[in-house]
Amino acid sequence: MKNFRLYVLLFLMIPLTTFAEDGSQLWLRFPAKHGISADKMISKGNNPTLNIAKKELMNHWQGQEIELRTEKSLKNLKDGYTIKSSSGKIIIAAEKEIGLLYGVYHLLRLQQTHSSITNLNITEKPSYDVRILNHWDNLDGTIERGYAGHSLWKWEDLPNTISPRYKEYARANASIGINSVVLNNVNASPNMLRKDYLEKVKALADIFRPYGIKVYLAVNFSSPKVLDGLENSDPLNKNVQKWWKNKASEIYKRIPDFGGFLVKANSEGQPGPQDYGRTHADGANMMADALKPYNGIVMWRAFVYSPSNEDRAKQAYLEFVPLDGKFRDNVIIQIKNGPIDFQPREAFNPLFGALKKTPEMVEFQITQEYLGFSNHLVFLAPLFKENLDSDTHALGQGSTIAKITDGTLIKNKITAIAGVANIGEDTNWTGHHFAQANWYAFGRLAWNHDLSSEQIADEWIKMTFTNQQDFVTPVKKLMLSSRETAVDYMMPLGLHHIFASGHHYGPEPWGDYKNGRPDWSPVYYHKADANGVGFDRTKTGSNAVSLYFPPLNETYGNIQTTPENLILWFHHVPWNFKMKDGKTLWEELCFKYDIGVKNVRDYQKNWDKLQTYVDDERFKSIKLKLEIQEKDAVWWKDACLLYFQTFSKQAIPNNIEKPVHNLENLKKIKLNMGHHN
Ligand code: GCW
Repeated sequence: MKNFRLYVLLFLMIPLTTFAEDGSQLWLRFPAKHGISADKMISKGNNPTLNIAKKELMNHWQGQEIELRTEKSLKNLKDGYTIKSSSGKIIIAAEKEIGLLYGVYHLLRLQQTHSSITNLNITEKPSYDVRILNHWDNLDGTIERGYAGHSLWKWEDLPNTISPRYKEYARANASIGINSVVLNNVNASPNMLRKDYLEKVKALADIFRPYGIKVYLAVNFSSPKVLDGLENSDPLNKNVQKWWKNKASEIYKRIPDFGGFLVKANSEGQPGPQDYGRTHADGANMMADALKPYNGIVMWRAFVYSPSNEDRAKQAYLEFVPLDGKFRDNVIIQIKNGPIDFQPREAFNPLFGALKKTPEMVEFQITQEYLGFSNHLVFLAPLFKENLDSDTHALGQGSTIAKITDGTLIKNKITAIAGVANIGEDTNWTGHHFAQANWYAFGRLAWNHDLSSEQIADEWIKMTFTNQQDFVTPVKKLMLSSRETAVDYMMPLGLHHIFASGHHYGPEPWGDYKNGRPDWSPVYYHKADANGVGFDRTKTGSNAVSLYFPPLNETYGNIQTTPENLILWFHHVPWNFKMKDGKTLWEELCFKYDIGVKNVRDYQKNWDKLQTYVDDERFKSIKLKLEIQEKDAVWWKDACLLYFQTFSKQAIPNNIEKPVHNLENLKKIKLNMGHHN
């Protein structure tokens, strides 16, 4: 009897242990019960992608009969699909099998978020052709700016040992429509193109293929010289051109659907065509010619700036605009959302819309290099949307970045969008459970840039946690305000790049790096003095405003019409300048930092109230992260206000919480996070 009880007890414990909530399932928490039986699923053929689609339905679909159908007539939807209810069954149709798989994930999402699945009449067509993650993963397993552990790619073990996570990764991407991936860091090792590494890349490509994912590589411009001892890597050197042609043929022999190259050239010390007096176009075209026979493309980054006296915010524009029209048609220029560097808030990059004859794509950073790493809860959909919805006025009103890059206004042959991945080998993939939402949001927006941040958050919360409205509503509110909150406690009103050097985690507005590059130092960006604070980018300053199309050049050029959330981005503003709410700039700055801290404290209180809706493991992990975020927010506020106060010489307003730190002590903090954290 005793034994029997023990067995019962052990038996009851099994589900508890196997259901440990470590976050590894991401948003893919379809019901564990069995789905429909094979006879309720009509489909012809047995292509590997189709088989995955069928398996997902058989494992997870709880509804009525389904037909999966490829139809040539749906070609105009690209890899999109239709989902229609028709006499008791649901028909998913697409031109290609991958469209059917995407349709299946759509349907499962509807089921999982308790949305209606009757009278379906859905047509989906992706906003971009290439929806790509950029991994900044190094061959030694570290990740540049990665905060979720080491790289997923086990280069040492490949191609013979295959981690089960490769497939899980591919499935997660397919479920949100991501169809491309750059495996390695843009600060690229030439070794990536070595034969033995290409074998490893092929192994990954073979796993990803059934999920509709193409592999791309970041390449080092000096590869011919470094790998094979050529006299140089000059793009006009015939031997160098031949080297790239041979390399392309070697790659495509192994990986027939290889996507192409991503290149960071002549930027932050990387080699490039300018080393030989050639242009970005010369460099990109050489690679484009090598890839052309196989339909490969070159994504050439516009993230360039040299240690010169020119405002960094102008440099990419000045280098690339003269080259418009000089690129091959399989080159696309990859442009960071802002002209500086993935800051909490930037004005949009004026290069968007300025190239009329060259395809452009946006690069977002999903990993939170400048947003508290994987310690801070910051939902990035609002940042992505703010950029995509920005009206460049390049071709008149309504020329949003979304429409410039998706082929609507400029008939780009290639359309693409990139996000720097926040994925590592941590059990929950992204370090912070809520950082999964940023991977999800990037994928969803790459598929459909018209989705609202609200809808994306809603879906993600329901899929990842629960459908209970008492949980969904407050968490959504928290997520949707979190980006603005981070801006408030870090860099409100258009302040930017006042981070500690190297790791970019905490505040260091006093950093002046007298011996380093001025454009890597906070004082270069905020320019605080006795009169005021902010970077004058008007006619009296760097005149970066002139790079924007009318009327934006005027709007941003005038302190009265510049949006206040960018005022210190474009102007050097006097401490006593009157803001719209009647406060002086100094008071407003104090108020913003304070509100940022208060909001994080509210998040903590709200999260505590939700304990009953969440499993213990994730509840606690998120609670601990919020504690760090709160401490960091106070640190940011105190460091910035105490430091700027040495210039403003004004008191911190009474209704604002007084600093708890002392400036001299804060200046002594040196985090030992290294460049790679
Ligand atoms: O934001 C900066 C990062 C670098 C990065 C660079 C880039 C890959 O600090 O780590 O290098 O941008 O985007 O090339």
